Amino acid sequence: MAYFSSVSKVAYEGPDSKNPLAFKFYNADEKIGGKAMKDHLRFSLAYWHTMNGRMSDPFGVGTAVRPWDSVTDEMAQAKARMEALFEIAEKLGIDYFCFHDRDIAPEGDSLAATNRQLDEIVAHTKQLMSNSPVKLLWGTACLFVHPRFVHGAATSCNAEVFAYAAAQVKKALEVTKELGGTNYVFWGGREGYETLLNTNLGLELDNLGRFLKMAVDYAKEIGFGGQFLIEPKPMEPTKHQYDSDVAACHAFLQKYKLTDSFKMNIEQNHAILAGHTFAHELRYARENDMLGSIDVNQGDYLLGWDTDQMPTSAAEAMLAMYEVLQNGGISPGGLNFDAHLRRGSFEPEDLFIGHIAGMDAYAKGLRAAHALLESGEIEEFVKNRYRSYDSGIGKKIVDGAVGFRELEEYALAQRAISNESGRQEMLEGILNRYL
Ligand code: XLS
Ligand code: NI
Ligand code: NI
Repeated sequence: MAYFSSVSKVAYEGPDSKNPLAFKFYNADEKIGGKAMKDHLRFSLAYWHTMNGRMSDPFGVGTAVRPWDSVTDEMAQAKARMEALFEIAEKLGIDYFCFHDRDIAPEGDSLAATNRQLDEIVAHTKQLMSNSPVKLLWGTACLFVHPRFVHGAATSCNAEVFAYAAAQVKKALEVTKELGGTNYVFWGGREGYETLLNTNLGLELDNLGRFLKMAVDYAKEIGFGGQFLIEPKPMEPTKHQYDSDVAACHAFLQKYKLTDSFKMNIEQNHAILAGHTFAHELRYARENDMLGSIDVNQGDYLLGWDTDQMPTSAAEAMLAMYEVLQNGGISPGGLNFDAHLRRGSFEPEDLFIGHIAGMDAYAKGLRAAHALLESGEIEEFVKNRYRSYDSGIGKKIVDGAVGFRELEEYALAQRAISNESGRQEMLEGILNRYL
């Protein structure tokens, strides 16, 4: 059954096209540096936004008009939504999707009933997958919506909640494996605190470490070979989230000896909420061999919350793809559209138009980043900027051949120090030549 009969398979029409339902820059099979665009970009749909987003805000109800709204039975609607997901993905040529356990199936009266409902939808999904190129990029567990998680999940003050969360992740891992997912994500929904006055911060962090270790152990036990990802975010919903940025997550993983099992899933909007640029978070992860996957959205630079907009800035996509290319690609991760439409874009077709805009921005960014890297302009400049470490005293520093004593001797004997311009404006200007 077609839920979007007015939309046909979205085609590439080139930069001159004015058709909102066509790609201007994303040409799936076109090779960039010997690799098809679709394999560079590995786009994914986010079930919670694309299928479940009602586009409400704190002042008003949702405005979304969706073809499955008329199906009122919860389980029948869950099946309809999953079918519609496959239709959207196939028409857009998006090969992956991601979901939280509770996105795809409603909760029942007990955990056992909830698991049964989940199994039913998973079986339906598997069936749909058997006739489709669409695959699962990652699964995760929703440990933040239900009131039981009011004080957190793995970091709750209540051990019963810890146990419940563990049971939920156990099941989510099984389901992710069943559907052939290549990654599993932990975003610490309510893993943080509102006030230190009621919080045992040390115990909460240790418990989070224990929880992630149990997940790794269980994955091994059931033979789930996917990549584990942790998704940093500094605030919202809790005032202070433990997994606030890449550096904090990296330090946490090091302390609990989990760096071999985890990489990062980096989201643009979370990066800017943390007071970093998106590129900073990607670079920091890449330099520490921690770049695993990306939630591509775009936050509003004037608002202090997770607006999760469609990523339409090619300039920002270029800097992101510059990191991805230097990372040797993003596989087995991908570029997940953790983004939703603005409340005014409520028509069913907007779902397509929004993703097309995001895919085009990333295609343009990819092309520009590849050309920039090919030219070597930036790398050459950077290499030259640090040339003082290639020989002489710099080489001795890098080789660990000198200490403070030798450096003092060197500094005392030295005359004037001369520095050179960092040429920031010139470099920013270079980027514009490639866009
Ligand atoms: C919320 C997060 C969430 C994760 C998955 O801000 O971005 O959507 O990606 O739990
Ligand atoms: Ni996200
Ligand atoms: Ni987010």
